[in-house]
Amino acid sequence: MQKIFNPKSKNWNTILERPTQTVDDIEATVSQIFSEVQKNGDQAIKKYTSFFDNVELDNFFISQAEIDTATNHVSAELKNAIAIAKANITKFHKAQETPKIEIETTQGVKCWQEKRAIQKVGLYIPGGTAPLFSTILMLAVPAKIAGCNEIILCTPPNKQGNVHPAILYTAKLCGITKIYKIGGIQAIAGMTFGTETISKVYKIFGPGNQFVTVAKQLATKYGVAIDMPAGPSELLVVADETANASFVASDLLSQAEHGTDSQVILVTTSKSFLDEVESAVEAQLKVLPRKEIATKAIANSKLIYVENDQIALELINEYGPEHFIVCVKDENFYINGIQNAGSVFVGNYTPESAGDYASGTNHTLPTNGYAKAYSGVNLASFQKSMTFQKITKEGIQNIGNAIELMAEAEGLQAHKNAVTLRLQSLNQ
Ligand code: HSO
Ligand code: ZN
Repeated sequence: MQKIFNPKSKNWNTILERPTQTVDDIEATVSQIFSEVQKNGDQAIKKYTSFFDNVELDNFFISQAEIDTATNHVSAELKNAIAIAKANITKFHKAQETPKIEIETTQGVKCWQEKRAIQKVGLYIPGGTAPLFSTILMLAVPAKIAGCNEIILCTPPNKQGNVHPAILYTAKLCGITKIYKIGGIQAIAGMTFGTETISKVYKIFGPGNQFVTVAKQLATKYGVAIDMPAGPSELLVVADETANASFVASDLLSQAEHGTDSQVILVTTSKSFLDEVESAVEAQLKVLPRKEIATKAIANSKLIYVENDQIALELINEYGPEHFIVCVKDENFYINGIQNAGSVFVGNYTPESAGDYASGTNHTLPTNGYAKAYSGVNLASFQKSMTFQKITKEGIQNIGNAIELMAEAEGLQAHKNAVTLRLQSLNQ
């Protein structure tokens, strides 16, 4: 890990640079696959499943029988753990429901706002080295609470053409009935255009590798919304001598094991703590099953010493971490001062893993500094706000003249007429 002491603020950007992504060369591949899927539907999906996943599939739709069999392969303990997580995620997201907002802005002019579910949503769950079935809970639970009426799920098959049982079990538990064995770019293209088997959706959610990320960005050019531009996982911990070095090391490693491009950072106001964390990371890393991945991520990671909390906070806000752990004496200083972070974890007994799985908050969060402008996935991500208004005869008489004057000033006579005719009818 790179140790940095008292970095000057003009160097923060360089120090905090995320591992670079080479998006340019991916774009051509993604566009090619998109146009083939648009033209040839299932046939193109089949071709690319064979090409990328090395498996020939005649049918991507996962049957009820296959889902039921998978259920038998998930242990009772794991099912119980998933139930605890699901209950907490449901509670937290259900609490995000907002009532209709209604107001009479002027006498006789009633305006209101209501939420409506996005009717068709597509969830993407990556396969790869870790089957992230927890992400299904994070996406399907709020989608169901919002009332989305079509929820489809795409996930890549392994070389034997199968999907991890826990993925199928969790999808079934969440009430998803349309599950497809399709991965990567072809899955995103399928959900963007629709094919003979896959339904076209209005919004695509879920993490993925660089190919999936670029594909989701391309989907937006075809009018499909996406949750957010996703990137490699990140964690920033701020800690002082009141923190526990081995706890902090375990948190840093928990994100480092996601991928070689994950980024983990410690910011501390204690030099001795910085050294303690460094040794604890080395010790814990040795025995991790995913140590090869974590070692590469740790090699890019930073241990930063700064003189005081104020400087630390400014640096953290500049970075805008996906996950932010606060283990310091004066928690409130950071809780109140943090402006840019996807999700904040407070105190020595709040590991980031809690939010990844079971505390109730969502783990689909903005990375790559997007926390400056984007929220993590939440109930509202599956909804749209719609406004309504109803104006009475008295209401149009109250605001009509203002509308006429503004329309006139914009040179839009027809707009003005729409009011004038009504006002005249009331003056007769
Ligand atoms: N930390 C990941 C989510 C996750 N972790 C899923 C474990 N499983 C999001 O950055
Ligand atoms: Zn994680």
